[in-house]
Order: sequence, then structure tokens, then C-alpha cells
Amino acid sequence: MILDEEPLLRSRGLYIDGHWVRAGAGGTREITDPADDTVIAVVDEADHDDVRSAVAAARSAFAAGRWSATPATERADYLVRIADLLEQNRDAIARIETLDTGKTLRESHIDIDDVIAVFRYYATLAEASTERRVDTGNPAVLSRVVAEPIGVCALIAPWNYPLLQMSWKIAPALLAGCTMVAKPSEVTPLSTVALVALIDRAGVPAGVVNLVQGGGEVVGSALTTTPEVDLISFTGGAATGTKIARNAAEHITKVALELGGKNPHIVFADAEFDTAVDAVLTGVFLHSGQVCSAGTRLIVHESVADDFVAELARRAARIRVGPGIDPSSRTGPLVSRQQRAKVEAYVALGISEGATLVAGGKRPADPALAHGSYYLPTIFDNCHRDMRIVQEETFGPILTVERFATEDAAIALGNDTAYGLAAGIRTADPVRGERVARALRHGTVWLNDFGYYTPAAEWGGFGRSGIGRELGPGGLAEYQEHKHIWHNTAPTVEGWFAD
Ligand code: TXE
Repeated sequence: MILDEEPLLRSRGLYIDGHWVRAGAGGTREITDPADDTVIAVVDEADHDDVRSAVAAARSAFAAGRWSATPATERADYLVRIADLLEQNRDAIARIETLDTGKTLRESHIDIDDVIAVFRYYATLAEASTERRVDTGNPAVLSRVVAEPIGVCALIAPWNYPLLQMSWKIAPALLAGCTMVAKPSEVTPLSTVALVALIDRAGVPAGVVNLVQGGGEVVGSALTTTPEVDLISFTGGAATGTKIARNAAEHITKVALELGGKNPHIVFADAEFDTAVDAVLTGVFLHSGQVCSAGTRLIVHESVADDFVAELARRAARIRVGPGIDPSSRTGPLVSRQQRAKVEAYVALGISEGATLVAGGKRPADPALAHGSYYLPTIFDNCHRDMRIVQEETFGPILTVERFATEDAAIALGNDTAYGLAAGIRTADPVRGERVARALRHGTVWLNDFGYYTPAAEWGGFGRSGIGRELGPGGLAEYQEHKHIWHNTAPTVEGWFAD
């Protein structure tokens, strides 16, 4: 197996209460490289009892109070140490991520740099005041609202950005003073195992970060049905998010959910043609479209649509699909055969719904790619809002094209989705751009750019894209409770119930 010798993956078990342990019932799972379907590692698979031990470890570490009582600036030092260790192991982790997910090495390097940036960003928030004074109108009363850690957190991540998504949860949870049980996707656990190895090396106290591995039905559900967890932070599919919210309701457990999107990319007639084509292509086909904020719905002005779509189709056919580990590949395979089957079903659906296939729509012909989960960048023209391929998240390299005549129609189309994660606008008119940006009901709007984010700005969705925010100060607040302390420094008899 390719990753047998990787030092960061020396242990592929569970990490509970500061120790690497084997899954109690001896369960294991093979992890495969989607580029050729070979087994690259075998990891442990937890069961209910393992999850119970991990949650108990996090609960007793929280109850002991040492981590939450550690000054935030000291907790920030741990974040910096983790970031330094990630930096030292950047290439090894990028390779692990590429072999596990299929994404290109270049993308994995960008991901790891973003992971490092998120740990460093949250370290800077330690200096921010966690106390807000409130004027009660009574000078004798010292009233303030303080932020405290919410407690034990269940952190559940998906397979498209395994380490990135997990870091968006672990970094603020650590800074807030929480303890946690992390569960990476069973499809792509390896980079999270590596991160936990570095967290251990950084000296984060036992019980603060725990790792369980395994599938959603057993491990995920055990983590999200227990009353011992105070917050569930989940990134994944809408169906699973619904299940988790339902489970959480049983114990009134707080949830933070990021459930994907069906994101419009609106191109006005005055947009600079070449940069708009370039941005639409990257926006939808990066990581073979397995991006929650992928710009999967092109909404283009009717006066430029024919030329625009023709150029997109020409360029899409030239995208070099291949193994992520090969530097000449521009995009890799889908994460699994199962995900490709889902994409293929959507392409068949698009054809049956009457959309016009203008690019892709099949697996690559190259026999060298026959064993991987590859699919060609695909474009459907002549789509309309009632089609399921326009409304549902396909999570693959599929772009749909709709046309519009007026700004109002473009906005109406852009908002005509149950989701609301992200949207893009391309126009040479900044006034119109700002107007449309305000009218779109999406958590992130890019004006003449697409796909960028910064750890300092909140990320999350309107509508069915989820609940809550990650990143930024708002992403830290998810891991905090806010307590109002009313301190009367000169109490007197009020005499409400006077003798
Ligand atoms: O995700 P799941 P799947 C979308 C995308 C994709 C679809 C399905 O459209 O095609 O979701 O993907 C854990 N209780 N996104 O099925 O199931 C699971 O083990 C608790 C969008 O692979 O949502 C994994 O760790 N946890 C998305 C995590 O949930 C459960 C990224 C995500 O898996 C569970 C990925 C349960 N009952 C897919 N069932 C985004 N927002 O970016 C599963 N899990």
C-alpha cells in the first residue's frame, strides 16, 4: 500500500484521551485512490462503544476545566504551534490529500496553505475582548456579557475538502476552549489522521481533541444522538444535514450546518468576455465540480449567450483530466465510483429533461484512465428553472446554462434556488454589480471574481444551505455561549414584598 511508510500515518487508529487506540471491535476500512481504485491505506473503523469512549474523554476533559480555563492567548499558542507543524509537513499532507481525494497536487497545496492560514487567523482572535460591558442605567451595577466555550463539540466533515473543512471547525473550537470529537468522512480520513498526529505533537492536552473514524450510519449517528454533545458542527449533504438536525432536536443540541449549494454565476452583456469565460470554467470545473460553492448555474445575458457557450464548450473540451498526482492534470477524478454514478444519473436526467448537451457527457476515452472515477467536464445549454439539473446539487463537473433579458430576471433566476450558499456576478458596471450583490440571497457573493474566501470573513448559507457560519468572528461565536453577568456592587432592600 502506497501510504504504508508515511510517518504521519503511523497510526491509523482512533485518538482518544491523548492516546492512539485500536477500534474496540477490531473494525477496519480500506481507503482507495480514486485515480486508479487501488487501496492506499487501511484504517480503523469505530463502533458505538468507541464513540462513547471518545465523547466521554471530551466530556471529562471539559468538566476538568483546565483547557477552558487556560488563557485564550495560551490556547492561541497551540494554534500557532499546529500551524508551524502543518507548514513543516506541507508536502506530505498535500500528497496524502491528493491520493485520498483525487484532487490535483496544486489544489491540495492550496488547501493546506488555507488550513495553515485558518489556524493562524484564529490565533489572532485571542486578543479580541471576550467581554462586552452593558450600561444598565444603574451605576451600581457592573453588567457584562462574557463569551464562554459551549462545551463538547462533535465535528463531522465531508470528503471534498477533508482537511480544510475540518480545520474550519477544530481551530475555532480550540480557541474557544471547547473539547471535541472529530469525525472525518470515511471516504477520505487520512489528512485528518495526519492533522491529529500533529495536534498530539503540539502538546494539546489529553481529551481536548479526540478522533473517531467510520461511516455515518454508525459513528456519525452515535455522535449526533448523544445528549453528551453540546454542539454538532456538520458539513455535508442536505439529506444527512436534515437527519442530524432531527437527531439534535431530541436533546436541543445546537447545530451548525453547511449543506452545499446550487450556485448561480450571472454574466451580464458588458462583462469582459475572456475573464468571464475563464472564471465560469474555473468556478464550476475545479475539483471536478465537487465544491459546495461551485458555480454550477451559468445565467448569461441572451445577447452574448451563444458566443459565450460556444467558447465555454471549446475550452471545456480541452481541460486535461488525469490523476491528481500528475502535475500536467488540470482536474482529477471524482472522489468515488459512487459519486461518478450520481453524476452520470444527473447527465441522463438532463438529457431526458430536454437540455442540450454541448460538452462532455461521458467518461474520458483514454484507456489509461479506465480504472479511475473520471468524468469529463459537461455543459448543458437551453436549461430552465423547472429542470431538476438546474435545481439540485449534482456535485460533479456539470454546468447548466440559462439565459436572461433583464437585470430583474437575472436576480430572480439567481435567487430561484432552495439553497443560498454563493453566487457570482460579472459586469463592467460597478453600480449595477453592487445592486445585484445586495439583491442576491446567498451567503457569499463574488463580484468580478469567483471562489475566493478569507479566514477572516464568515462563510455559510441562506436557506437550505444551512444554519450558522464558519470562519471569521462569527465562526468562533458558534463555539461559544454568551453569559450575562449582572453584578450589583451596592445592593439595597427593594421592599417589593415589604412587611
Ligand atoms: O455526504 P454525507 P455524501 C453533498 C453532495 C453529495 C451529497 C452526498 O451533493 O453528492 O452531499 O454526499 C457523515 N449522522 N455534499 O453522502 O453523507 C459522513 O460519514 C451523522 C455537499 O458523501 O453528507 C461524512 O463524514 N453523520 C457537501 C459526512 O457526514 C453522518 C460536501 C458527510 O457525508 C450521517 C459533501 C449520519 N446519519 C457532500 N450520515 C458540502 N456541503 O460541501 C453520513 N454522515
